[in-house]
Amino acid sequence: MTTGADPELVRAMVRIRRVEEVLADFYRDEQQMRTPTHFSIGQEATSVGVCAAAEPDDIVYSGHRSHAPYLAKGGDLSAMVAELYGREAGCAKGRGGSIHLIDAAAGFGGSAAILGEMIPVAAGAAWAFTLRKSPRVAMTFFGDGATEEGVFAETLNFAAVHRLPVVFVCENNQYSISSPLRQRQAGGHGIAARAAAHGVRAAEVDGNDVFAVRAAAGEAFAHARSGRGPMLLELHTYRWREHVGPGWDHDHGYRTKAEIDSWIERCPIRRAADALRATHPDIDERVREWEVAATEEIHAAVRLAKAAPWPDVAELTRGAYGDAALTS
Ligand SMILES: Cc1ncc(C[n+]2csc(CCOP(=O)(O)OP(=O)(O)O)c2C)c(N)n1
Repeated sequence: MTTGADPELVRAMVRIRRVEEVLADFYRDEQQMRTPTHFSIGQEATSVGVCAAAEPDDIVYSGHRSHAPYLAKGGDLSAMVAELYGREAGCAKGRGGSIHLIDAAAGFGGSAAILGEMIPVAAGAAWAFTLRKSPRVAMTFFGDGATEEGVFAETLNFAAVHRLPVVFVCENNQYSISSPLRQRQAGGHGIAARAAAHGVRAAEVDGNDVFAVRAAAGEAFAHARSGRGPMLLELHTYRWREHVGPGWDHDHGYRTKAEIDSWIERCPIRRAADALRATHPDIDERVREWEVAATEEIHAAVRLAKAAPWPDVAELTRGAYGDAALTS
């Protein structure tokens, strides 16, 4: 657990940023990763700030935008990259791809493609913690689009009724693929207000301010862990790249380059470094060192993944639906 305006949070964001930027380049240039990838470039402060407030034993779930929460909770980088390359050494044995990450030892319980799917799964884990009188907390990351699934409302109500130790983390990046939030949610009251209507305590936070996210998440975990029930964090942030894939999409017609640029100005890494400069005058040099270290780390993980064996074709359905070995 990390507290306060800690440079470690900047290091964690820089690592995730470089990992994703390098993966995006490989993805575009080589076409060897045959999995849809949803990058969190520009949104790093949400995962890093929330996971910094978690205990190692707490469990995280996420939707399709999974790399950042996985890495922020301590998920193994090599196993993630091998998964993207479809290798047996991948965290889902190469069967799942980018959207199906898991690292149980690190407390990352899994990610999934069906929008909203992990919201009730996190509540289920929290219910198990309650029944076992365990002090653990479950949390789940999801986008603003996922709050339009019926299961969001059902789960919030259930979690509130049973006072479950679950923290719902909405990364509100304003878009569901290319549909802006203002055209999808007529009420205009915001996601935090909808949580409150279900009896779930909620806070709205600048999701590009990692220290503010860390502080709000600390309060949410304390609230959930003390038996007072669930909490929802609505974190305002912005996705820089296209919805799925490595490219930029300012020419796709649903948002302008000026809008994207205005959010790049609010880069969570640069903002955190600016905030630290008075107390850590060497912060820019450290950021550069962290960038170099993360770049070397991700290149090494890619080399390892490419050299790793493919799954055995005869074993390909193992662990998937209809697997006799699992059902017998
Ligand atoms: C049940 C379901 N409906 C539709 C989709 C297709 N889909 C994948 S991602 C996405 C948009 C998600 O937007 P949001 O939840 O805001 O997350 P973001 O991509 O912005 O992080 C949609 C509609 C899906 N995966 N599952």
